[in-house]
Amino acid sequence: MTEVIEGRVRVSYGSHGIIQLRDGRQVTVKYRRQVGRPFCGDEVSVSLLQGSEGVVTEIHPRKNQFVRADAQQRTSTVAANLDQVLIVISPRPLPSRDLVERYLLAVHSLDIEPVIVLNKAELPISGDSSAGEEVINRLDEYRELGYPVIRTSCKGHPGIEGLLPLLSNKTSILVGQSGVGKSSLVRQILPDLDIQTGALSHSTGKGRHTTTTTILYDLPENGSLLDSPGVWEYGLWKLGPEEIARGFIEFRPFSGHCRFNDCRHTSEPGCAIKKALEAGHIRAWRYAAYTRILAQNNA
Ligand SMILES: Nc1nc2c(ncn2[C@@H]2O[C@H](COP(=O)(O)OP(=O)(O)OP(=O)(O)O)[C@@H](O)[C@H]2O)c(=O)[nH]1
Ligand SMILES: [Mg+2]
Ligand SMILES: [Zn+2]
Repeated sequence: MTEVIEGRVRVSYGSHGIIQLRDGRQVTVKYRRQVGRPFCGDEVSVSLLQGSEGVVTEIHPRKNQFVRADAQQRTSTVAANLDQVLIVISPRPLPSRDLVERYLLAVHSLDIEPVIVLNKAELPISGDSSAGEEVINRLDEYRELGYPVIRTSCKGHPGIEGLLPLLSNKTSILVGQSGVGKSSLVRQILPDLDIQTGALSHSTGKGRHTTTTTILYDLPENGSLLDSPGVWEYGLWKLGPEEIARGFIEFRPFSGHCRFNDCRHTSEPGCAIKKALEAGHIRAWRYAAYTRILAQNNA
């Protein structure tokens, strides 16, 4: 008799993956064409074969999936069933322009919580007043908008203590540019990382330490933490003007009050968003990011 047991996908490759079973065991599984390929974070049923191998017999319905898009706006899924997205930025490399706004927009489209994490917080800001540096100088303004902002360092003060209370009992994913320190944060947070990655390091062991696939780890006090491959630019999929506007939370009290239902909030008469901008209720730099994303997305 074959045993069927529930589990969660720890890592997913093209034709196989590793599942954390509910009873604590970890198994390597193959995928079947009829069932499909699950994503990291998916809840699945596994039919166990001999040893520590199995087959995915069912992918359970997803709560959500975090996606990103390439330059042609073709999407790929990074992970499924998330509660929280940790947008990691750093002084080195500095964030590219509108990166944080793009991530915030994507997170709001899932109706889950974003957290902005400034890692390498022990490093000085270079003072070149670039777009990336402005993002870091505006972290207090993000906080005023209502976003949690946490400063961390894997190399010194202030450490990672500020992040820990936000992680318990949730599934959180670390996203951001390559080299900002996502995997380093995982190593700081998880004391038993080597145990959890024992089975994975074989398949992910590359010369460089850049992360090539999304991996789910168990947190010591309930909850999961996902590490994802870094990007240079986070690409959005095709979005309508109202979806883009919804990604800017401070627009919400004013949206729906424009003269035209399909207002893009750019040059239309009677625009409530522009009125709010002129009255100082919307920050000019946020509005500028909105118009850039709108123009790029509809190009
Ligand atoms: N100074 C400083 N360096 C850090 C800190 N955190 C990570 N680093 C360094 O930054 C480099 C990149 O760290 P990773 O953790 O591999 O970055 P990542 O975001 O996982 O990169 P990808 O996997 O490519 O997306 C490494 O050399 C780390 O040692 C920090 O808080 N301060
Ligand atoms: Mg990494
Ligand atoms: Zn408008």
